[in-house]
Amino acid sequence: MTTTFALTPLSGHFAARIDTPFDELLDEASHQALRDALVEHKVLVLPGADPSIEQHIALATVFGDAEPPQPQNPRHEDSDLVCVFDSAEGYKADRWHADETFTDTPSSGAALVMRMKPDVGGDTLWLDTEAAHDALSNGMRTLLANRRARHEIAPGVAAEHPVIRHHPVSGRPCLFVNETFVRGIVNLPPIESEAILAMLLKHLARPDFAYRHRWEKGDVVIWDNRSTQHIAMADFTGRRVVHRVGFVAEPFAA
Ligand SMILES: O=C(O)CCC(=O)C(=O)O
Ligand SMILES: [Fe+2]
Repeated sequence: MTTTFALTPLSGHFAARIDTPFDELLDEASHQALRDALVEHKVLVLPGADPSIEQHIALATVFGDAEPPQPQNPRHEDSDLVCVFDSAEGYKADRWHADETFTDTPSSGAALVMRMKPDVGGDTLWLDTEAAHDALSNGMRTLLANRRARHEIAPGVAAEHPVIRHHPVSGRPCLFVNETFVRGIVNLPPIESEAILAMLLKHLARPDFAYRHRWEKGDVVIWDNRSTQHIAMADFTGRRVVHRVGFVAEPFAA
């Protein structure tokens, strides 16, 4: 048996809110509908769900295998699976990115919980990289077909991925370059790589591809890391703490 729940769209292209009580969503009967909703809507918002550490991990596990944080990221004292991003420790994510694209197998998605929020600011924005792809001209898509980009976080910690990728579940194409990790398009003269990349990053940052979340304490946002990018605004004073559990489901085909 599967349970259905109401989804309220939050922007023209993507993102939806689920108001069903959190306990019901963790019921196994809802799991497939949640996975389908994530592929379809790319970002799911659960207002004020305020999960415990165990519930947070259980929620992420609905979508795939919970993935330990990258070695450079701080972990929660009660669980190795929960990453703690605390502004008091200098943490920032204020440039557009999809997570871990500097690895061969980036995470499939993540569930983020707002634990402590500043009075104002500290919003997170997501963008729909499938809508960004679909808005490119046919000529540009042809130029990018079969091109690969180099993603790097530090010297030697890098991966190459296709510039246009297809979602492993929906088959939909997306534009898979981001301003944080991409260093260039491979096998192009540097002047062409730089110009095309600058144009693609400007295109991706178009406001109509974005959904902006103004957090309340306890809000949960889950995203599909294969069809979106995100950025957190560093425009606040005071402290901001989020907990994050990443998950691995169907990876992109190579
Ligand atoms: O702090 C945020 O809102 C987003 C953090 C982030 O980039 C992440 O959890 O992957
Ligand atoms: Fe991130």
